[in-house]
Amino acid sequence: MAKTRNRVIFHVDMDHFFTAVEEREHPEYTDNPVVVGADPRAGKGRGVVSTCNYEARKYGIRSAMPITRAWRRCPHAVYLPVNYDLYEKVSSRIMTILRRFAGKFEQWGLDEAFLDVTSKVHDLEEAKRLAQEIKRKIYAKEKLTCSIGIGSNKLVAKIASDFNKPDGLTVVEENDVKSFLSPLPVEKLLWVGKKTKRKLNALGIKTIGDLANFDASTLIDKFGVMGRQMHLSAKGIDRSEIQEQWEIKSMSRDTTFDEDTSDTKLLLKTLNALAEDVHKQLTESNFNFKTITIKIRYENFETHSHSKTLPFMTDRLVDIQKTVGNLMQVYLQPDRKVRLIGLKLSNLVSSEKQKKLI
Ligand code: TTP
Ligand code: MG
Repeated sequence: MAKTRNRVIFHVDMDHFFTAVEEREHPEYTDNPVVVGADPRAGKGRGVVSTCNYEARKYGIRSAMPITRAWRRCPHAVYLPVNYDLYEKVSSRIMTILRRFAGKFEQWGLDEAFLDVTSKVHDLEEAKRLAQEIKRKIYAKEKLTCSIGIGSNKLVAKIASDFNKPDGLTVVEENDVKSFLSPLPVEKLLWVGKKTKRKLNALGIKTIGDLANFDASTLIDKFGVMGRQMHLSAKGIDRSEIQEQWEIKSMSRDTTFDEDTSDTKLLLKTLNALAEDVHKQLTESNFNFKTITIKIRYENFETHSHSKTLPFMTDRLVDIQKTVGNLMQVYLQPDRKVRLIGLKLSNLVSSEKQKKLI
């Protein structure tokens, strides 16, 4: 019997997305370090860096770093607030371009997507040409660069897109998966966050290769089902399908207060109620979600949005509440009155359609 053909999966990830959009809108920032995130207020601001351009990364600035630390590292950078509405519009135009190139398409967060192009190409040479065409098209339409990883599954494609940023194109052939993954630090795997990394390091596991060669039953003892998943991932095994989204794009709720308030208890209580309400709609319509966005408008109408894409699909209320709480933390300031708060769930997939990752 003929061997089943390997799948050809692309992972496309925009380069320093928020700052790239800002630089495009403001050419005068070109060649400067640029940081998008909270207001640094001369090194005394609260909140974190959303992202920064590659010039700013030379100073050691990174996403999720406290804005005060970024300021200390590079006070002369251009600091900009998050203009989420703009990035969302650009994102949606990019996704429309990408969708056309894919047999199957899955948006993953605001600036990245998986494309199954198996039905569109005969071999990896053709796949590479297709990826170059995608990069050209995005640049021609949006003046933005992206990095693309190509592999026979989502896991390899995602790690490959991150391998040679910015403006990269990395193809990992099936025979090279092991040598490609082995030397990379173990936290490059989607399932390995900071805590898991520390636990793995304590077992002497530093690279993906170390993890692949580690005894599977010990990993299962220590990490349960996740241990098994990590072990398979380290070997480059991932059978998960590209999950095409449904027409319903998002579910959201917001509340405008009768009187502007800085009462943190009231704000958190309101958020919890909104979370319960949107969760009800989610479960009644049988959906899972992956991305949560919060929105806060202060009394002066200054509005901030902040998102998190979870590494898994879920329909649990606790995941909504926990993430919303974390995202909101920097915005609930005792000295600022709030006019409106809201939350949105997006990246929705119907529960029936959702298949297990591996
Ligand atoms: P990423 O793709 O992780 O980062 P990036 O596009 O800025 O940079 P890279 O070139 O390395 O891909 O995230 C996409 C956008 O999501 C990013 O521009 C800003 C936002 N973001 C946050 O708001 N907070 C975060 O902690 C991260 C990681 C990203
Ligand atoms: Mg990106």
